[in-house]
Amino acid sequence: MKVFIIGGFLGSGKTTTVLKLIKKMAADNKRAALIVNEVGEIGIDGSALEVAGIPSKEITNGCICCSLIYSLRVTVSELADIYKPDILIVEPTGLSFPSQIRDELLRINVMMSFAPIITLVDVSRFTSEMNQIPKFVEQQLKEADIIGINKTDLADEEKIQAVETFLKEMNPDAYQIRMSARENESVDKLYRLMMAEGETVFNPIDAGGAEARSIVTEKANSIEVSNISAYSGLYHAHAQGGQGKQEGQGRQEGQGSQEGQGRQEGQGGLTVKDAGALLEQIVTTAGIEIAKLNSSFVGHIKMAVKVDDTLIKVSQTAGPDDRQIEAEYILQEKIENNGEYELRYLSAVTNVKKAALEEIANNAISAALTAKNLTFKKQASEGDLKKPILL
Ligand SMILES: Nc1nc2c(ncn2[C@@H]2O[C@H](COP(=O)(O)OP(=O)(O)O)[C@@H](O)[C@H]2O)c(=O)[nH]1
Ligand SMILES: [Mg+2]
Repeated sequence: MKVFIIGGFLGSGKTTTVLKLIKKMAADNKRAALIVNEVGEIGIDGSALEVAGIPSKEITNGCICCSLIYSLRVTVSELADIYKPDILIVEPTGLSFPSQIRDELLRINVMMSFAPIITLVDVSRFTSEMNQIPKFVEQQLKEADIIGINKTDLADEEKIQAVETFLKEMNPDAYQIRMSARENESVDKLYRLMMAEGETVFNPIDAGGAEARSIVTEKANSIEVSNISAYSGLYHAHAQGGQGKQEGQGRQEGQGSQEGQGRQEGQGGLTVKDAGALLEQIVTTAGIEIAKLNSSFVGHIKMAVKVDDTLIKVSQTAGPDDRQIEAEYILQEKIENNGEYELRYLSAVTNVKKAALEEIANNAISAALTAKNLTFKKQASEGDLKKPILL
């Protein structure tokens, strides 16, 4: 089993790259399996990655390089036993130190080799990230074997060269590759690099070597080093005319004209387009409010909801000055919403307290849903939540 660790800060393009790599592996007749790790307790990307059609596991609520090492070990052993993949792809949170993951994997009693560690950089935001969290970014990038200078489509040549020069000084040993994860050619090149056997291949016997190589003398808690707080929540919303119970913190309605029997399914419900607009509105509002507390925050705010046959993902990376809201519509198996929607929300940003992130999320969601005549109930969080809920 060959392990691919695809690191990089929040929003650097890991999931986009992983999805493309999975296609590439299928075309190359390789059996792949995937582990995705999300810092919030509610996973967002796992459900998008399910469409990739390969065995995948999501590990949520922390970082697999620090607090969730045990889950990582169990999950890797299980995947290796059951599916015997040729390649295991690991997408850690944007807050992890990838070589710590490699060091941990070397302790598992499964024969494996490692592709070079790739760390992606969003070239268009690199400067703001260095300003906000220099120590963290440096540590993450110093551990990379390959640095993927990603999103080159969003930056001019001068900017790209400046980042390359800076990174060459920071990590002279890393091989740099320019890429745009949205384009197949870049990912093809990356795949070839990662499949090439070479001196960066480790196996369990090399464990001592891997430890000696680590730049972290004492294992660092990457989330602490990052100065990032994360808040995530799962909100059950229902439309007037939907069939859910009406309780919780949402606006109490239900006296509407459509009460009673014989309602048509989906009446008062959301279309895919409505839901996309709603998510964009919530993410925009949250972004503005977070920027009031830290105008140069970096990180991301993400939401996901499934409506009919479409998984809608909306994300904003970085603050309103540099606002880029992205929406993705991913076709999946059709579900019957019956006016019920599971909204997933995740924010992970620099230098804002978690309590403030939670309040901002609740307010933005409440305002947007109420305006759409949707009531909602927030899923109990933190310790109350026994296991992550997947869409
Ligand atoms: N323009 C552009 N956008 C990209 C590129 N790679 C990723 N993105 C977008 O950046 C956002 C974050 O990407 P994602 O893969 O989710 O990042 P992750 O948080 O590292 O997994 C998404 O909206 C992607 O579509 C790229 O090369 N160019
Ligand atoms: Mg991701």
